Amino acid sequence: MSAAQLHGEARPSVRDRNVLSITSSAFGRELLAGLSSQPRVVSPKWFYDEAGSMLFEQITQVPEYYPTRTELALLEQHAPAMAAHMGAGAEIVEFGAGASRKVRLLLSALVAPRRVLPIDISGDHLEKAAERLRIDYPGLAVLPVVTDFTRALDLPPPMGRRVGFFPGSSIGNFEPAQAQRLLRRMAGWLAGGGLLVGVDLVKDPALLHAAYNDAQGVTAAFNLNLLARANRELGADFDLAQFSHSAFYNPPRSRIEMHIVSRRQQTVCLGGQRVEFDEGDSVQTECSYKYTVESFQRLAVAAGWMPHAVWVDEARWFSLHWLQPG
Ligand code: AVI
Repeated sequence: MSAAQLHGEARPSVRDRNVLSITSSAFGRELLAGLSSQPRVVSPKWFYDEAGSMLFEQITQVPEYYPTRTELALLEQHAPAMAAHMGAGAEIVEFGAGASRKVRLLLSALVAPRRVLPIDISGDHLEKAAERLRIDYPGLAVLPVVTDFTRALDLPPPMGRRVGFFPGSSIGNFEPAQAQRLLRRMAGWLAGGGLLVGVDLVKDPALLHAAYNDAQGVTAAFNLNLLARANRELGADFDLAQFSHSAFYNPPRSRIEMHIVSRRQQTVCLGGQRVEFDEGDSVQTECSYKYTVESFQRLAVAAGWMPHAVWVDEARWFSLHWLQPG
């Protein structure tokens, strides 16, 4: 495409517009690179456009998806002890805030919290959640930060003792080596403050399988929304009916794997490129690692943290860890 076309002197064709939207968007570039690699892998962070964030909220309500309600119950029961570790006048940096439901339980238990900085990659969703926090907690400063914190994070100077909150077991969506690097970087961002992190635990594979294959098909819709998003944002022509959701537990790697599988041989146009699929070809869209309390603590220690306290539900399905700088 020429500079003249880009500056409107000639109207770009539909194909050129698609090439432009693909190369000018990080999602487009990463999706194309992921579909061109072998095996095909796309980062789960691209699930979370507005539709994907709403679908994720729905996942948290389906009966089979135990992590959210189990973590909420742990927070409800132990928020005073967690808040005591965080201390009075704390500032909370919430990583991957989403609807900011969980942080409320901490805020209600904390003594004079100064400020909350909810961080999320999905801007619309974050702004709405921040607005609700401002209404419900008058006097609390709320500074939403729309960013992909896996890349970089630029925070204003702390207002009070800065502590981190990373709920939901999103740490499980990183490869262990990446998770270790992220935990290490969080220690830098928190500048001496502790970190409360939610971690899903290894359990009966049948429970795990059900949690990622809910009967209502919400997880399937969430997974396939990645293709719908590519159609919306990049002008791709994925036919969603020709792809299926697949999620299974991989015991040697202690992880759920989510894939999108082609139901037949087909060609998809993406930014002026043709992407070929054979029947059964799959694209890995997410891994969700499950830890034991001990294996997560080892990871935290390797990242420079000192495990200080851990809360686990009776069924030992989910854990929340309070880590202090090592
Ligand atoms: C956000 N994350 C911790 C969820 C998980 O369980 O790994 C995402 C998810 N994927 C399918 N269902 C939920």
